[in-house]
Amino acid sequence: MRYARLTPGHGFKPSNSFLYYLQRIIVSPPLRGVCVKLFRQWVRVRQGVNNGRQSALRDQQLAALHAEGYVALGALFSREQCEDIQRYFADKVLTDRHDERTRFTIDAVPDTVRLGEYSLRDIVACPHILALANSETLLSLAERYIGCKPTISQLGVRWSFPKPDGRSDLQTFHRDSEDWRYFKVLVYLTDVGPGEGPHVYVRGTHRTRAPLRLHLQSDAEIDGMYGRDMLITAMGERGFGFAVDTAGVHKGAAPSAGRRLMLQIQYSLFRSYAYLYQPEPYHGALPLDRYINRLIVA
Ligand SMILES: O=C(O)CCC(=O)C(=O)O
Repeated sequence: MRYARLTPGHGFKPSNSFLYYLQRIIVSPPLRGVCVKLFRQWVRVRQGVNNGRQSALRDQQLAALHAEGYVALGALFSREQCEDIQRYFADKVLTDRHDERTRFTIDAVPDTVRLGEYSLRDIVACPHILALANSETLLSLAERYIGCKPTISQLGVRWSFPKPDGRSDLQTFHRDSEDWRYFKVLVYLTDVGPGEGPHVYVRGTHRTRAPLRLHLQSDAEIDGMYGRDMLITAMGERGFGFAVDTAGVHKGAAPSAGRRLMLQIQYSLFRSYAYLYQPEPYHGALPLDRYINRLIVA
């Protein structure tokens, strides 16, 4: 998904930026916890509560996500579904994440591009994606982790391409600051081993205090601060998915051998005030919850 970042001169809205910086400046975990409790109660009163079907597996997943900030969810798509998705995107236009003027298709990737993203319009019309994002399994995990009916606040499909040197910001350790409480479900649409840029997460860092000024950190700094044993490297075949609270320290490693295609679904308490949203028309047959999908589909 391409969202307009809230920066002066690019759809800058003072009300949005106030709410964005308000959630950024409260970095104390206990104080954030109090705010989350209040806010989710407000959403519960307005939107009701649906805890979904309970199961021992879901309880374990939820406990792991709370404790570690990461939990493997297994195969969320079959191989056939991943092929359907790749076939659908074969002729769709990608945009360079770092230069919006550079547009291309997957069979003609310019040498300069590290990360290429599909448009929200194309993602919304893609087979299987909205069905997964709105599946009972993921929505109930989201509702229980966030504590109220969630909002899908990002939906993205991104290629990462191997490059001989350098890396993008997303390929360097960082923390996100999207909302008061949120997490992402990342699903590999190609097989991902050590050379295809696996996601790397520093266990438990979602529970630690984020610095007021967010910054990138080198691999050596992270090794020194946490030690290698704290790194979780998510590798798996196409279809493999995991949930990750990206308020913790993470990166998508820069691929060295092969390209990686990944779906990203973000569930949050509110909208992310870092973005201006432009929901897209949806012509499919799924009975989508309007509140959950309001930022994605018109
Ligand atoms: O590509 C990845 O594995 C990580 C993406 C990421 O860092 C982010 O969405 O903030």
